[in-house]
Amino acid sequence: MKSLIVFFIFLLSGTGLRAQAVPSEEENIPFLVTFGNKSLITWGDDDFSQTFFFMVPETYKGMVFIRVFDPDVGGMHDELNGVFDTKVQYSVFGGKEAYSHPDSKNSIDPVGNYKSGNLLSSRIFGADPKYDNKWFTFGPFTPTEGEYVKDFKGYVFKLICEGTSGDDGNLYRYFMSTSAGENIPVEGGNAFAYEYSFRMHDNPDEISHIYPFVDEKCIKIQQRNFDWDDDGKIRVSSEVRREQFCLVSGDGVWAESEFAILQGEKGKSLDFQFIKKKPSVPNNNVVINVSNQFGEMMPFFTSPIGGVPKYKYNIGVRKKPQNN
Ligand SMILES: [Ca+2]
Ligand SMILES: [Ca+2]
Ligand SMILES: [Ca+2]
Ligand SMILES: [Ca+2]
Repeated sequence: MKSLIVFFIFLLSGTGLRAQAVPSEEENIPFLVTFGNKSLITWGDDDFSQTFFFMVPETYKGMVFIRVFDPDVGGMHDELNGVFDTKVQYSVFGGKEAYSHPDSKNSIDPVGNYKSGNLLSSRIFGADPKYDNKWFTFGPFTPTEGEYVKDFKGYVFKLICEGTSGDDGNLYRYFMSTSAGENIPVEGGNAFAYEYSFRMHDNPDEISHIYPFVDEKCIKIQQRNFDWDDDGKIRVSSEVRREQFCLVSGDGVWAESEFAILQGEKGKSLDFQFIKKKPSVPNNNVVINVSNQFGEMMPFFTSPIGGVPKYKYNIGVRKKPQNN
């Protein structure tokens, strides 16, 4: 039954067409970040590896492509440390257990068999003017090359980006497309991760967001953020929660805090807002993950399930009885 509910919420979310830009418009995150594995973690990446999942609904019968913007580590967008000498590897996985293997689903650390499933495609990039500030396309893939996941009524692909050498920061974005040459979303598709490593805006007026999905069994959550550099506040809100402030981290360390889930938050997404201070910390890279009371990691969908939650200030406020 729960799987049906999740599926219908996907259909009702209404923002699916914009879903496949990763990060999405709703997230307002400029870039994903993965550093070379010789970097100091004080630059903002805890483990030099980032995993994303892309969901293709079973109703879609065409080909899919997974595109990477600025896949190289050099030139524009990327974060230089000395000289650009970093290599990153992107690997696309599908088939049995690509998603459902326990080292993959709900996992935030690149340990064990996190590269589960069939390797469908892989490529290494260093500094490469040919792909600087441009798109590279993986695919075509037929949806059935992904892993069929009943709860999503769809096929899931996994894309891992890892810094295999060097000490520079790779900044990049993804898009799941029906086209090799341009960004055309797969209708009803979505993307999600259990941990984001990302670059924040330099402009303190720009607020970035993530939207963890709260399932029916969730009663308490724990957020963990890394290398926030004391750059302002992390605030959580929902339809029934005006604001909840999280403990934030300093340079190269984790901070964690917990709060209880409210009844009206189940089956929907929370809005985590990353609000920078003024003046803000420039080039700030941050990592965040969220787990439930069992320690299970919660997915952040780029197209938030149930839509972007907006606080309804009048919920629970009783109207005064009228006298006439
Ligand atoms: Ca670049
Ligand atoms: Ca370097
Ligand atoms: Ca890059
Ligand atoms: Ca940072």
